[in-house]
Amino acid sequence: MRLSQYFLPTLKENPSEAQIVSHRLMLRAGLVRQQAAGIYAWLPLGLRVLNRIEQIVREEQDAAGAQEVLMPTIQPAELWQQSGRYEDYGKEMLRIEDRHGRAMLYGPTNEEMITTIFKDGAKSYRDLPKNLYHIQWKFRDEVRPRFGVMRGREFLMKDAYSFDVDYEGAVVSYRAMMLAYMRTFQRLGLKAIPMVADTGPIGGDLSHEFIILAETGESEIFYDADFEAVDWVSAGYGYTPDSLAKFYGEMTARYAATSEKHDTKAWAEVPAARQRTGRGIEVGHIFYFGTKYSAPLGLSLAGPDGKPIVPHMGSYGVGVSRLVGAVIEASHDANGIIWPDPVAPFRAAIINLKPGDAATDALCASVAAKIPDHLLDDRDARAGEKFADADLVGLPWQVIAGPRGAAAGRVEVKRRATGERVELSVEDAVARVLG
Ligand code: 5CA
Repeated sequence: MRLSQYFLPTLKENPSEAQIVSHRLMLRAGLVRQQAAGIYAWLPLGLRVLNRIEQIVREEQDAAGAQEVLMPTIQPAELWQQSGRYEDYGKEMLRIEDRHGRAMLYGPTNEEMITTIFKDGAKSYRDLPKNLYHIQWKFRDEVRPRFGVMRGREFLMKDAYSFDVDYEGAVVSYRAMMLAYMRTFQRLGLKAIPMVADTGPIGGDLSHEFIILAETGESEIFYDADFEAVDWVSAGYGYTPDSLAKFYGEMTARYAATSEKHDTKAWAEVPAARQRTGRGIEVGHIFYFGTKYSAPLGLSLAGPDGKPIVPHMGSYGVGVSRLVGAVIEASHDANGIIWPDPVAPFRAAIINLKPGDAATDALCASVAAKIPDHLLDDRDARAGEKFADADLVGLPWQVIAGPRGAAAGRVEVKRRATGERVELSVEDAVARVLG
């Protein structure tokens, strides 16, 4: 992609409305633009990141055995009247009336809808267990939308819903999602800690939030420092009930809780040197709530002995759009964003220091042909401006080509994360970037 043709409106100054670094950088690097309080448009570069994160979330949901569906954003009010949440949800729900005077709403979550969809399609206990998920925009009329996409009113969520015969089955589903989440966040380059959490308007009696450590986070947290050292994914847990039980045991052996669930007695048993308190960003939240939705919505299936069973359910959310902000909070410096390789919008910036110079243009073209996932800065601008924009936008690699190197067929390669620069032949540069 040629930058001269690309829609990438970067800003030199820090926008005054942005209070935290990820929000500032998302505006400055031209990822998003606010359309109304807590409502954002995603520009080309931002959308590429959002899509990459979404894809990693999807792959790990699929690997855990969940099946993707797509439910609408608009829901009929009756569904929510049946579960009793229509009134309970209060002002956070965006209520809409259609031309026939029917009460509708913009979905803040989908427990009711998925329960009726499953009820329509499932016949007996043989249809269990199932886990269905979608990745769809939600709307919550938050009292205080802030920090850009971190606390938006419209936001992209992955929400999965599990159906099991009984509590024991539901626990396996819950643990499978916990493992899928740990893998997902690790692939995104984030260190997430599962913490015992409050259930809020979703309800139920078992719940964990997945928290990324960050001073700007909205959650107050207490955890055992031992969590920071463990590499969960390489531990090799699989999706069998035994393996999941072992994994869950490991996860919950150490103290970790949000302030709403902080237990001062259990906390006192954590050695003082390992006690960590601080703030974090909630990037995921999982719930087990038994028959809270299946019972009122009439989901009942024939059991093995012919007697009806009411499936036990859980729901599992990931804040996909919030993750874009969370990744930036975790990975930036004074000059801009530092994208972790798996979510970077492009792998490399190719910086042409002298567009119009035939040898430099040819050198850039030869690099570009070998690194398809690139953004080529072919603008007629000063070198300093190009370097500043490349650092701001934060692609993992920069390949810098100028007339001097062109004569010798050499370019400079810079790793954004470390600032390390080396001069290499085109062949070696390409190998370094693609390696
Ligand atoms: N139905 C359940 C699980 S699918 C549910 O809605 N859970 S939730 O309320 O905890 O939301 C799931 C995730 O969405 C949160 O962990 C958070 O990462 C993200 N999220 C929630 N509210 C917002 C918001 N206002 N802006 C951005 N992301 C949000």
